Amino acid sequence: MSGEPPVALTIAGSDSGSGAGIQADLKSMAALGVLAATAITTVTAQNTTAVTAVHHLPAAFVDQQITAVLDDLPVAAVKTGMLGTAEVVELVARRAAAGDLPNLVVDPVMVSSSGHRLLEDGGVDAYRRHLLPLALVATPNLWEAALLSGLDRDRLERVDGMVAAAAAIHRLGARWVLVKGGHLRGVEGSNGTQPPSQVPDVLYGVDGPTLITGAWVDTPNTHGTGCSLSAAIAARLAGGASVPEAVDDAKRFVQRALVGSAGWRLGRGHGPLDHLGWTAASGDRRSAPGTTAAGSQ
Ligand code: PXL
Repeated sequence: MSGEPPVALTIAGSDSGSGAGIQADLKSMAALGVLAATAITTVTAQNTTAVTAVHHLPAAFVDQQITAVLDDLPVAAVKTGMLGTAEVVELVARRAAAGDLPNLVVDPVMVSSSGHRLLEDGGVDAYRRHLLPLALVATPNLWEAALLSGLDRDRLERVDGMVAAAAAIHRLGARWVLVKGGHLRGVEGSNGTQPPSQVPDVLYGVDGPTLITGAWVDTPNTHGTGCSLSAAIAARLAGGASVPEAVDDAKRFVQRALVGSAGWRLGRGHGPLDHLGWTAASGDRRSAPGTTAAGSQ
C-alpha cells in the first residue's frame, strides 16, 4: 500500500490552452501527490489571450462521470470549478446534499480573467441557494464575492469590505469562506496605479475572519491562479489537513508556481503557472555536476 496517493475529484471545465480549469487542477493535484479524478462540465476553446467558444455538457452526463468515479475510487475531497449552467450547479448541490461529495471546495467560477462569461443566467442564484450552503470551503475572488454577497464591488477594494462579503457568504451556509485579494486594483500614486506589495486574503470561519497576507508576484502569467488554489486546497484536504492548514499550504504552493513561471513567455497573453516546479528543476539540472553539456564531455 505504500506510495498510494489520496484521491480527489475535480468537477470543472476544460481549458484547451492548459492554463486554467481541469488542466490546472490536474497539475496542481499531481504536484501535491494526489490522484485527480475528473468530471468535465464544459469544454472551452481558449488560449492565453481569449476564450473563443464554450460547449456545456449535459447535466445528466456530468452526473454519470461523478457516479463512475465515486462508485469505484476512494475520493477524499472534491473541488468544483467552472460549472457553466444553473442546472449543473443544482446537480452538484444534489450530490452534495446526498452526502456524496466529501470535503467540498467550491470555487464559484463566473468570469474568465480575459473577461468571458463562464456562468449562464441563473447560475449565481443557484450557487447562493443550493451549492454554497453545502460547501466546506468557498473561494470567491473579489468579483465573485461581490456578486454572491450583493455588496458593491468597490467596497471590496478594502479589507473591511472583503470581511463583510466573506461574512455574508458564510451566512449563506459555507463553513469557511476564502475571499481572495488577487484582483485588488492597487495603490494610486504620483506615477499611476502601482500593484500592492502584499496581497490580502480573508479566511472567514466559525470564529470570524483571519487575514492572510502574501507577497505580490509581478508576472503576466496568472491564468488559472484561482483554479490552482482551490485544487491545492482540495488536495491537502484529501491528505487529511484541516481547512486553515490546507489554505496555508495551497497559498504557498500557488506562490511558488507563480514565481516559477514569472519569466516564461508562452503565448501572447496570460500564460500558465509553473505547477510542477520545472524552473527550479532546470536550475538544479544546470548546476548538478556531470549533467550539463559541458560537464558530460
Ligand atoms: O479561471 C477560471 C476558469 C475556470 N475554468 C475554466 C476556465 C477559466 C478561466 O478562463 O477557462 C475552464
